[in-house]
Amino acid sequence: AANKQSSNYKPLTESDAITLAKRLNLFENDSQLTCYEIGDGNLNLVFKVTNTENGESIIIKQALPYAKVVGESWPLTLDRSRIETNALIKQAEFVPQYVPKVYYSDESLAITIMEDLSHLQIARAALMNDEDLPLLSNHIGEFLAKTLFYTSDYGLNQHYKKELVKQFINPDLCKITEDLVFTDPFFDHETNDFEQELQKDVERIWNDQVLKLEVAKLKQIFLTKAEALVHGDLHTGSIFADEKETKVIDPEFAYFGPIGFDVGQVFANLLLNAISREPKKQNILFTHIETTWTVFVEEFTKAWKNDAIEVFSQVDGYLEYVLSEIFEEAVGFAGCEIIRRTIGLAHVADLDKIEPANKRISIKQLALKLGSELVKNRKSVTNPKDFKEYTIQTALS
Ligand code: SR1
Ligand code: MG
Repeated sequence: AANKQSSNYKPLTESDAITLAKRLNLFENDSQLTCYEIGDGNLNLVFKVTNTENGESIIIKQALPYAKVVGESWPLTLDRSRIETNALIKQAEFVPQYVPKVYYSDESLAITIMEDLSHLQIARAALMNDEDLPLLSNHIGEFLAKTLFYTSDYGLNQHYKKELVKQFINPDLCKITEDLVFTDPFFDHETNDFEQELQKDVERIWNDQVLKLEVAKLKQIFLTKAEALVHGDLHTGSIFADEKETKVIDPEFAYFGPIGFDVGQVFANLLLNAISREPKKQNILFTHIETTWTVFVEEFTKAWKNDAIEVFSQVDGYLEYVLSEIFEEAVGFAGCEIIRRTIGLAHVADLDKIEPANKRISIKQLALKLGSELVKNRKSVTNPKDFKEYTIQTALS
């Protein structure tokens, strides 16, 4: 069922959130608390509760029974709150330094109470503000390698892994990705959203049978490859960061899927930021892409050498094969993500905020070409350095 609600579920108000924080003794007795709903994402309510005397604060996140971005006409399972809580707890086993601490959860109210990270910035906003976030890609490379290796059959007992697969069955949220990332943008579908000036470019995508065949193959991988517990929505809006710290939030789309999906979403969102900038300011993003992959490979290899339980892990060439499959799939997934963020339902501010309009349109045209090239030519993009070359070539073509 899309939406089984328990009888005591109700969306919280700001004053309910304060009452709940008090009932759970999350602050010292008699603290003066304030609360604001600060959610600006597509799906959930996010309450920040603060002790006005010492500034201590927590976040109460509550799933709504529908997608906030569309409205009540799009029902959405509350079970995503359970998935998010359990994914945060699972990721914290491997990389506690990169995820918010969970203080409490309640499945019937669909809430997760967690560490407030508002001393950090959303990475997308920071990058749009030309901030470098020097450790972002080191941290994300390690986050990806450890969370993905240790939840895969390479690093986890196969029986326990299958128990986890069961726990993270997430059909409704996967369906959103299947539709919004892998289907709707490639057809004339009502969820699509693009400027009229892009009509011809979009029709080129809808009519490109070679592209559509490759997207079908990537969708099939997303549907069937239960390789590891992926975050499932790892764009730069799901990352808090500053120059020293990085935290990955919002794993409500988590499920057992292809490792390359998380890697590809990171690549895509860094690329989207790169192309939104003037060429002389793009390099830092290409460096972040390279570092993400280099650190991912280093950490994944270290984990494989020290902790792999798969007997074939010692066979020469197997690790290299796994890494090259991950990279190829990541390139293809990145292409799909770039296309859907340009013409699908859920856009990114990196592109939408470009002014003036004619510049925005020409960068979106570049995004569509770049996304299509990455999907179709993913086998020939074999090194993260190639992203820069591809972007330059596509812009010139
Ligand atoms: C209806 S949800 C739209 C998008 O927001 C989420 O963050 C995911 O990226 C999803 O595709
Ligand atoms: Mg999200």
